[in-house]
Amino acid sequence: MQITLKDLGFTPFFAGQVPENSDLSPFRITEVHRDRLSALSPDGPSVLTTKLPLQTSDFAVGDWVLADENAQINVVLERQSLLHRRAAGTQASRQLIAANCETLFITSSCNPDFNTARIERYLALAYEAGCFPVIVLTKADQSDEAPGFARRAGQIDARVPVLTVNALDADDLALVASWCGRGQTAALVGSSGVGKTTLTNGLCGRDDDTGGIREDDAHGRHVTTSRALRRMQNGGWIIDTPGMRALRLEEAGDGIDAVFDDIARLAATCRFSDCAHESEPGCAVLGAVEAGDLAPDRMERWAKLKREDIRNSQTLAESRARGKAFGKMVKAAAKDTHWRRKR
Ligand SMILES: Nc1nc2c(ncn2[C@@H]2O[C@H](COP(=O)(O)OP(=O)(O)O)[C@@H](O)[C@H]2O)c(=O)[nH]1
Ligand SMILES: [Mg+2]
Repeated sequence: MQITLKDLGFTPFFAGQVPENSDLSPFRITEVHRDRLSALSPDGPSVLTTKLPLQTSDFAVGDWVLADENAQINVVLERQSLLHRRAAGTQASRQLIAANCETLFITSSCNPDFNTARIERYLALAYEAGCFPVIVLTKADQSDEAPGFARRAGQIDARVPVLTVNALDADDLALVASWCGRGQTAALVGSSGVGKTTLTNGLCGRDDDTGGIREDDAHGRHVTTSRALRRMQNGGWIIDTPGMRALRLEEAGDGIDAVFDDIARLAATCRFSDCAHESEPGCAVLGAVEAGDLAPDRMERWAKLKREDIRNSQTLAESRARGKAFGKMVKAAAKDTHWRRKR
């Protein structure tokens, strides 16, 4: 089957970034490996390499790039949206999750996996990235309380659609697919075991390993290891995000304020502009809690996310500054030896 650039999601936003008479061709990144990138174009799948100073970690699945006739990437096109988080481990660095997604499917199950704070965190990620969030509650077929879970999800953010599904049911899959049409792209996030791979397989009509297949594998249940952009049967594109145990937000202040927009509006009216909403006089947020207009647990979850975001963003900025200073030092040293050698 012939796939056009438009089918791949190459909108005028990206087309407008290609210089006139360019010898370079557009490709969409489907997988990021340590030393190379897999990509798709109307000519089919290709393997691309990067050219310094670009490294493979600078790319996200879903990116649009321009590559030359040697399959070397020269340019990454400006992204329409970018999902990112603070990388796991102690190093302060940003990890790119997926690029150029219109939709983020926030997946949870109708069982004790359901967690309001986690869904709020994913919503902040979606708003910060510029993706439209859709909450997908799986395993509705295994619970008598699916309507209750749906109600709780609906209360988190009234703007966000909530779908309760059986990820193995064709009609339910069609409902999910309707939120990501031809040429559009969605990413799936959620804890391990909630049904992300089951949904992906159902939507794409292909079989990747799901947790269930190897349930009694002594080496553990978790099987999907890498992110990939895959084509859905309706012509949309989907990115599964396996192995994301914790989502640590960074530089997501606006996203958090979008989820808790009522609290953000209140906070803007506090007497002190640097109000920490802890004990300050004239704090509009605490005032609303006291007046019974704002649930204290919701206020706590908001404050926790804000504190975490500020902390992570600060360390990220510091490590970037250190990286820059180090780079300058290396350059200066290199210049110095070059000069001495010349003499
Ligand atoms: N009955 C039922 N089982 C589901 C549903 N969604 C996922 N599962 C099962 O849950 C297990 C984990 O699913 P998987 O897709 O691997 O989860 P992932 O870790 O999020 O990718 C598998 O055994 C699936 O068959 C659902 O909606 N209904
Ligand atoms: Mg999986």
